[in-house]
Amino acid sequence: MVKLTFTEKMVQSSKAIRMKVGCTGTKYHVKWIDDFYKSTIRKISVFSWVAIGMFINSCTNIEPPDPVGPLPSANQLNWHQMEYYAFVHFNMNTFTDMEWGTGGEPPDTFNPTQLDTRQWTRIVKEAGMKGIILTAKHHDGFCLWPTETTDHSVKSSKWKNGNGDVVKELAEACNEFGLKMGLYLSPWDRNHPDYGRPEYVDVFHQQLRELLSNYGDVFEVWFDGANGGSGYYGGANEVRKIDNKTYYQWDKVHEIVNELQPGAVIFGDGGPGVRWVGNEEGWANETNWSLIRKAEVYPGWPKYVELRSGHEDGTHWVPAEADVSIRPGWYYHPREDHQVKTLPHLLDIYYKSIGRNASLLLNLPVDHRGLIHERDEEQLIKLKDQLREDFKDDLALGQKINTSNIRGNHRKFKADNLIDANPETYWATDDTISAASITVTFNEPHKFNRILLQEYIALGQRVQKFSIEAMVGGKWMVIDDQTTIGYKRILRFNEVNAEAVKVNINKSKGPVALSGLSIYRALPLLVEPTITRNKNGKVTLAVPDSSIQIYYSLNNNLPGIQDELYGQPLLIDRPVALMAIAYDPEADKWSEVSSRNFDVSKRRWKVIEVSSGDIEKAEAAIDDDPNTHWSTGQNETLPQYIIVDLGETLQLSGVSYIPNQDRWTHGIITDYSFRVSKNGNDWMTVVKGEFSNIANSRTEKTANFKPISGRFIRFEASKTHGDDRRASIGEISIISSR
Ligand code: FUL
Repeated sequence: MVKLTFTEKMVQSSKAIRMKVGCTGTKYHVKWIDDFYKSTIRKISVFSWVAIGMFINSCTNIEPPDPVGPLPSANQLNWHQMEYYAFVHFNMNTFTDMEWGTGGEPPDTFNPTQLDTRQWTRIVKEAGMKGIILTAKHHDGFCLWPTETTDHSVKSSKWKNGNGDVVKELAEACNEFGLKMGLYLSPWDRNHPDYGRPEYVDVFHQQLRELLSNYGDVFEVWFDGANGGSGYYGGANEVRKIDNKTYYQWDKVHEIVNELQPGAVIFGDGGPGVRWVGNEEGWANETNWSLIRKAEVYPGWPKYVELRSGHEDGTHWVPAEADVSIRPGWYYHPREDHQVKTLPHLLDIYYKSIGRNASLLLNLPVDHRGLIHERDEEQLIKLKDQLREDFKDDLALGQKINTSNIRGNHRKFKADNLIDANPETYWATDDTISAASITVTFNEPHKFNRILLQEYIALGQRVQKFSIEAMVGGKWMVIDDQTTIGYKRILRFNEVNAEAVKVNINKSKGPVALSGLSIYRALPLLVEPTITRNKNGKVTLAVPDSSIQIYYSLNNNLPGIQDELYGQPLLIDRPVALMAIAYDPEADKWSEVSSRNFDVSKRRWKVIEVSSGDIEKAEAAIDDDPNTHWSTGQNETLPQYIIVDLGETLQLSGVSYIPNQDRWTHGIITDYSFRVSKNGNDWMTVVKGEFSNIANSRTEKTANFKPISGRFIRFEASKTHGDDRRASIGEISIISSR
């Protein structure tokens, strides 16, 4: 009986096959089959049947699922695989310490001393990125290549006596290091006399032609959304507005790109090739469609919030690119040297961009030497090393993978395609199926906290809802519930120790087509603890991962297992040096040490007088948080001062000042005087002077003086950096004698 069923099954499928391949046989219960069964089939082992079945199966032609919705072009498909690449903002602003030059800067100002594009490409390659997009021209109009269209370019600069070409040097370095090159050409040009008139549009088109004709392959052409406004405009110094939709003749621009660089994608706020992600912080929404309703969005700006998710019912394939700078600014400013993003921040950006179906365009502000700064390099490599750790072992490999359905039961669409690391193969379901599941059964329980999924996007983006379940102690539990997947989705969740994991595709626009599934266990991020204190003296030590322990010392010795294990915020009200270290008990690994010298806390401090501005707001200058600040009134003249009652008489021997830490900073005090009083009436100037180089280095500056006892302090700004008359304080502290 069993054998009969088996035979019938075989024959049925052979009938199906004969029909598919066009054979003419009709009935399967004819005598030759019975004879054949008796003489031959019965003798063939089940194992061989499987092999034969597979052979027959592979000869049949099961059609792939029909494409769903707007599809990516070949260029876009290639672009998706770029995933992680660098932005380089390097141009006139690097030398004027600005973010948006006016266009009136003399070309001579551009003069890098050690420009080395090979250093850029070496670092970018080592960081695991696949390309570089350079600001060939930013809004100030200065061209990094010797364009025929204007004299406002490298050829009028001192650099290489006007014979240099940064774009050429980068193209060569990219070729050497196997990186792709992209170019940013700002449509807005605050230098050009004809900006705003039709003549400029020809210039802009010509510049594009030059860039796309003379430097080899370009993978992405980047057009910024900032357009029109005040500028130098050949000396007119006026405001010129344009209509971004019509002025640049975008159709013509696209024609030029398609003609000269048929492999390139075009970035613009709303596409057409790649869209902006709607913020400059490097994150997409969890729900992220590579589709947009182009007619509504293009060319983009007013609907930028929608760009974070795209549109489920989008009419065009326009995937998101998340651009963000490794420092607060796009251009290099020495004042931001201490504000390079930390590893936890960069890692978070990675997961919230690449992990959410966007690409990551991470900006490196090349400095005035013409080099990527050492600190930026250090952080890039830390990120690269951490990513290597996070994605070290794919736990799905070598495990048993079952799927609820396989398209036509055909090996072409088998479950193993999910783990073969080949983006061209995929697991697909039958047309009738729009919900399906994959189950990975481990041979023994495994701990994991990351799942990576990829759709086979050549057939469109389909998945609308999915969830992850883990089998723990024989029971399924839901560990994540999500919406879109797209080209790539990486989920982070609390670690589970599970016997099996199930991915449920709960809603899809059509049969499922997934090309990748990986499961990882990322070890906790082991970085030195951050140390903060509030005005009341409560000190908080923090690390990104809750399974990591923190030890600290208050005795000037390096902390270790013998020291205090941090639990609750501690009260630190007296001068003491705190050192902290993070420890991963499972891996038995230690972080680097962080430290901070505390003086008395500010819980009794009160601002009692300010020369101008809001006295309530002046508390920001003494809240032990340098990221909040107080500024004097807009139209006041210097000097400006603040008087603080310390609430107790102390033996004072120094003062410290941290300037405003904002990206758009102001009121940095360069020249100061500091007075002390016992009673608030009789003052003694104990120190005055200049904080050298403070505008470029906005870290804590201290000034010491002969110890004196006092209860009131008066910090006075006699000069600030730049033309802004305001004085601003991020934080002011004292050093008391111990
Ligand atoms: C913005 C520009 O205005 C910035 O200067 C920078 O180039 C950034 C990437 O795009 O819109």
